[in-house]
Amino acid sequence: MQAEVAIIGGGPSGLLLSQLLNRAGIETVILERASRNHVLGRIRAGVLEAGTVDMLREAGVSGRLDREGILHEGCYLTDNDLMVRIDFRALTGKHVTVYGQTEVTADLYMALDELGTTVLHGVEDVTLSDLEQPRSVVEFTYEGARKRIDCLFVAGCDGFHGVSRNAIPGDRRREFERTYPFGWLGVLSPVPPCEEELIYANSERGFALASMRNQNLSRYYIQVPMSDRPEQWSDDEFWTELRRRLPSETAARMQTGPSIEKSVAPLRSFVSEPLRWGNLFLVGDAAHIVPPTGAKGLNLAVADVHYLYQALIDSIRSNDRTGIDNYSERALTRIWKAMRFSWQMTMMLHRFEDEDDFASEMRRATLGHLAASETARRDLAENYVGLPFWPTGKDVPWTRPFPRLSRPWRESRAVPCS
Ligand code: FAS
Ligand code: PHB
Repeated sequence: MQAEVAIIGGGPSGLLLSQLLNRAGIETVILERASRNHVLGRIRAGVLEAGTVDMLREAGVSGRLDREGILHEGCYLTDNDLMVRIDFRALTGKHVTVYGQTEVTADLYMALDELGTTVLHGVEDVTLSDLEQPRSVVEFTYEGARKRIDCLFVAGCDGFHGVSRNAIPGDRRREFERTYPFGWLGVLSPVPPCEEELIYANSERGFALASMRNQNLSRYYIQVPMSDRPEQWSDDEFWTELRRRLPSETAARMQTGPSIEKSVAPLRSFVSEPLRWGNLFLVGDAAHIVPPTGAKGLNLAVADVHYLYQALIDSIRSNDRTGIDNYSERALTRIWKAMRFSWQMTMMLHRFEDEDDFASEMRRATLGHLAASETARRDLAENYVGLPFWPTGKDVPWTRPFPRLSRPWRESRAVPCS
């Protein structure tokens, strides 16, 4: 098989990148390990930044999103019974859109089908080679037979557990990681949301999030020990605990119902640098993971696609390699800012088992300052609605606060979050 770009992974990153390249006449093949139904059945992100909506519109897949997406001009943060609203519109002039990742993925698959894009499901044993040659090779097993694609570029869109990242030699990769000592138990239930906007709740009992998919489908999360399994929690136990973590007035009016999906997601912060190795480019979760507290995961993946797709077109069509040469540094500049915001939101809103009273007071003081300071609320709002996709590194005052010290490559290590 031949392709200009081989894409490993048929999640949001791979699908959106393929759609944008195909619309520009670039030939792609997507290799996806899971079945389409499995990919479409994964309940994940729910909030789209303005930049993400723009990219989906540019890809020609925003029709249903425009009809069914719910515009949110703010969200709430709570400290037990205290609630503070972050007014995105007043503070930034922007809003976010509530529209599930599963819907985005379904819209992309439908658009790719209309373009006749090659998406192979059930692919196994993907290997990458000749990444530093003029053309690269992707080999894989499909329907019991070993196959091969010769291509100009490979996009590693295969998520945290994929194979692409490890195709970069370990002594040339630099990994940064924080693992958090808790997870999120998520429930999807066909009941109306308890509030019109999202509530990020901090309480003595731990974090909770009240979100939604539409006016008759709610998505709720509570912080649980990372060892917890969904089957340990009955629906009643979940609703009881959720009520204890939300402001009493909100809890009183909350409607409960059956869980139609229940899962526990681990929380981690992770970045792997660089994002490029020869003809291989890492995109989305293959390169970075953020705790979902800042609603950044899916949106960061889309931002990577924003930087990469035009760069690949310029290189293939005009032999202009500026974009692909700058991709890693440009994407990482924005990735690290979203990494910081997601880490900050997680530290501010989650209770750590071993935290002392000082740490609790620090969290309360942070929330208290948000309630009192428009400047603090504007900082949070700017990050939550999504930082701009800066055109080039030189357009921002700081692309790197300090020149990167030339340190020896560090082995990646999971460091418990202090
Ligand atoms: P994905 O992981 O979505 O897609 C990678 C694809 O590659 C998968 O379909 C996988 O099957 C495939 N693949 C893997 N290895 C392969 C191989 N060797 N060969 C071929 N294919 C392979 N983000 C938010 O913003 N908000 C949230 O609430 C949120 N909740 C999340 C909950 C969970 C449990 C997880 C895991 C993530 C969550 N995220 C959330 C983040 C999530 O939305 C990701 O950021 C988003 O899926 C990133 O998209 P991709 O980069 O395409 O990676
Ligand atoms: C969700 O609706 O799944 C969701 C929303 C916001 C987050 C995380 C998850 O920060």
